[in-house]
Amino acid sequence: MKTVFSPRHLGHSNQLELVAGAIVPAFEKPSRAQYIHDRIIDVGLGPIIGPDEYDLSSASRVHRQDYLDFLPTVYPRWKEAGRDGTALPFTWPTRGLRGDVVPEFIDGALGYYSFDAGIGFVEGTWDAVKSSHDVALTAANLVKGGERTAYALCRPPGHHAGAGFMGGYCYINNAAVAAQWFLDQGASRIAILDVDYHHGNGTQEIFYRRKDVQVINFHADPMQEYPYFLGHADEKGEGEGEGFNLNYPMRWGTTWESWSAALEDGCRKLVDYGPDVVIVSLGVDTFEKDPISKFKLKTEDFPKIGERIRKLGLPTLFVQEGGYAVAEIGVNAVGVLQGFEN
Ligand code: Q9C
Ligand code: ZN
Repeated sequence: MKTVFSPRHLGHSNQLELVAGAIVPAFEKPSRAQYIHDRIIDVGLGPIIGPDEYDLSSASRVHRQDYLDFLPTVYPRWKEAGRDGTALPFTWPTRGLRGDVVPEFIDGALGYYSFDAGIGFVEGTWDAVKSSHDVALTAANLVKGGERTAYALCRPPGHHAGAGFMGGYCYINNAAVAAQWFLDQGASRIAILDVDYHHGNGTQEIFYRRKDVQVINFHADPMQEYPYFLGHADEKGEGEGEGFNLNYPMRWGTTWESWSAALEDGCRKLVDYGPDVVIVSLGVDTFEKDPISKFKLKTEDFPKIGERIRKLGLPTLFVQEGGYAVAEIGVNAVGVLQGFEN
């Protein structure tokens, strides 16, 4: 299988985040992509190619235009305010506050367009975000061109980003943009299988009222785990989209036995839906040694995920999302891909 990858992700570095009462170096760091890249070469998964440039026209059909316009301005405005280092928000428009007026000053605008502080900006952040978007679309184009599968080694990830907000290390929702792009290219129905440990709240929000994209999430129960405010089992879609959103929340400590039973159920629903293409939001933070997660999947389980997805018999685009046990992220992410290929 071909991998699409861009070294431009490297400009998105030195991120900070608030964890357990302390500002610490972010878990979402450049070495994640490097370990996956090196593992692809070690096992000879296939060629690694660079992305083509894509414009933001499909992105603007899943994200608000004002949000997309805002992203490239963040770091220039941060510097204009006399700052350097990492730009971060610290105030958000929750219940009881105005969510309809974008503040002029950068600190307020950052809060308006985010739901947490896990989305730092440095000088190279926008360029990395754009390259990650291009990586996803280039890999989508390989699948459209007849490849059975392709792997978008995206960094930063995307599934927490909604139509008008970022969060959870995510800025542009790469999987959602790819889904929209397939539809714009003539596909009728797309399914997104999100196997990341965290609920893909952004992807769910984007497609919640639509029936042309089925969104299936396997994730830690939001009663216990980030992103806390979406991902319950009773969220099934609305209006035309009713019945096309499926959530499988699972408790801390979940092992392969119950996780794979949820995957099996989700795969059956996917087959009933009959999509033209499957997009896998591939997080490997379900791993037992992941530093920010509490599921118990083992390295030997990841190829089984790929095997099950292969059995769907559909063109499949893999889009990288989370996974923070950096020493093992390559083996685990590439394990899924090898399981698909074998
Ligand atoms: N800072 C993805 O896996 N942080 N995002 C929770 C407290 C947010 C994960 C720990 C985790 C976001 C793409
Ligand atoms: Zn995650």
